[in-house]
Amino acid sequence: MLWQEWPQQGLDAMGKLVADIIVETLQNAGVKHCYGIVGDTLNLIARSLEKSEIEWVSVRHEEAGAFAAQAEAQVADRLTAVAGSCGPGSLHFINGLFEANRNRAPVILIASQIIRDELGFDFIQEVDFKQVYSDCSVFCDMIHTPAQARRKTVIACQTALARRGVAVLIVPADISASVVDDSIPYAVHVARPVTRPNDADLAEIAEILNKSENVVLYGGSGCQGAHQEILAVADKLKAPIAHTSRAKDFLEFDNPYNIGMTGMLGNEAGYHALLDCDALLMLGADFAWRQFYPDKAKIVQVDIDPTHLGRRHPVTKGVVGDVKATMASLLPLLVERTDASFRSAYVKRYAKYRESERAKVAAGHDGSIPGSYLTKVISQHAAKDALFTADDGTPAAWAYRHIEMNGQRRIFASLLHGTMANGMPGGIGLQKAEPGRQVVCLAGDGGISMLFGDLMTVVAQELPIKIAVYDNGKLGFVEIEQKAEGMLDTFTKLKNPNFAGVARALGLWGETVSSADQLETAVKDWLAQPGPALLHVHVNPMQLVMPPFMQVEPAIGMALYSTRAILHGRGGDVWEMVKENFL
Ligand SMILES: Cc1ncc(C[n+]2csc(CCOP(=O)(O)OP(=O)(O)O)c2C)c(N)n1
Ligand SMILES: [Mg+2]
Repeated sequence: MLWQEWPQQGLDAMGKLVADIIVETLQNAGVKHCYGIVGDTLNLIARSLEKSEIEWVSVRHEEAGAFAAQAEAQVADRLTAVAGSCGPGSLHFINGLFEANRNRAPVILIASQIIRDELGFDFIQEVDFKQVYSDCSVFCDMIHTPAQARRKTVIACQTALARRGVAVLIVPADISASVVDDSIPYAVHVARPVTRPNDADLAEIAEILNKSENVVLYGGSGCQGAHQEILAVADKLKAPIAHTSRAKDFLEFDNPYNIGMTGMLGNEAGYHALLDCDALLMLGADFAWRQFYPDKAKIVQVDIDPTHLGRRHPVTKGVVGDVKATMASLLPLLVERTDASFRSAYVKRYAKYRESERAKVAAGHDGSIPGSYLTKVISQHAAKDALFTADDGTPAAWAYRHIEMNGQRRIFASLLHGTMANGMPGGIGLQKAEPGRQVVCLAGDGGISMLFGDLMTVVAQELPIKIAVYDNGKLGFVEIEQKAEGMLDTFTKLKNPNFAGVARALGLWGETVSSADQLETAVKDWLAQPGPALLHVHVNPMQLVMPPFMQVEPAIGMALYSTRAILHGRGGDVWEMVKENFL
């Protein structure tokens, strides 16, 4: 029976509208916001959402809604919803849902679908969401009958929360409009067990570590909430602590043993410590770049996900556990050391690197503004508990190198999916989740323009987010990659508008800054705005992101690029590059 056919009296006795059942289940599972764009097949669910306590957030592009939802899910650690119309509407979420799933963010997509009678006949807007979304979800299924509605919505929510990822619930429009007996109390259960390796495994790990001379701890995003336990282990083993970029939020602050990151964004202390140690204790780290792992050291890996063990590099011993609980259980088994010379050497090396970086990160030649310097100034003036987002490209690289952490700040960048345009839309979700906190988005000129329309969402939702556009007039990161491969820059140029003017036209505060002597005042003004504000910064287009070491290939690549550029009459570009990066 469809809802329109119902007699108005005695509704409760006959059952419930499926759309209401779905929305009620989402609400009970803790959903506070649903991001999306309405459309025919979603209309009844929209009607139910409107009656519920869940707040609907209209976006201009569904992808932005998915970026926002996954940022909210991460910062608030709660299930967050997105919903779309059939076909293109629900298809548009895809890139943001890949981002969500890779970030282990519990997000549910209500993908409304054409009516069941038409499925399988290439009906207008028919898309097989099960096929499309199976690769970026932990749950992907359709509600096949009205009677399944509550049970399947429950299991979708529960899977997203328990397995930490995306659930896609496909809902044909005729199912939403059905009325069904709803007397069986299926409900979402979220278990948060404490997991640690068994005693024999712990003893084995302790033996490996106790027998090794120079131990390095290497922490990843699994270290969230385990600061104290990790430091206690490092203290006993006299081990320095290196970390992945995703663990910067959790391990950089109040950590006298910190030696920063390895990898392309890292520094030479983190990089060499990992290669020079005898034993590496990897904690909740699934760092993907194999060339940064040691070949001779014994590696112990602790991860909550068994599929991560040894998948990047062979390990001596892999165990499953929460970092916090595992470190607490391991601590009494470790032999206290007295010789801290290995650790001190790397801590000193890191301090030296930081000092020289600090000195280097300054206004450019001729008063230009390097992106690194802009980031440092933003870090100096942003709130103590600011939430940052950064677009893939140079803004993310500068954020991980130059935003100073303190245990309250967080950075959200697309480190695993590596997508452009995540920054500003992610800021929408962070500000919806944390209305009282300062949200600062570091955007590329390429990145911001990709989902530019959702600046209108920022205005419509009255979100006071602060957006800095790093305008280098190009797809800068790609251009650096091309140069490192010895190519001339190819298809990277961007013809940009005055972003501040566009922002003002859309209803944001907007200013442009081009010279370093005006930067600090401009950043302070921008951050002090009560409402949404966009600072358009002309950054130095020639700045390179330098790795912690110079590999042979990029060095040859840069030389080849320089030769080609000179041969093409572009010696000026080469001079600019050399001047801004090496002099
Ligand atoms: C959706 C998407 N398209 C393309 C890429 C490849 N890509 C990575 S960084 C980048 C350039 C980003 O340019 P911009 O936002 O201007 O930042 P910049 O590096 O110039 O600071 C591109 C094209 C990507 N990661 N994601
Ligand atoms: Mg750019």
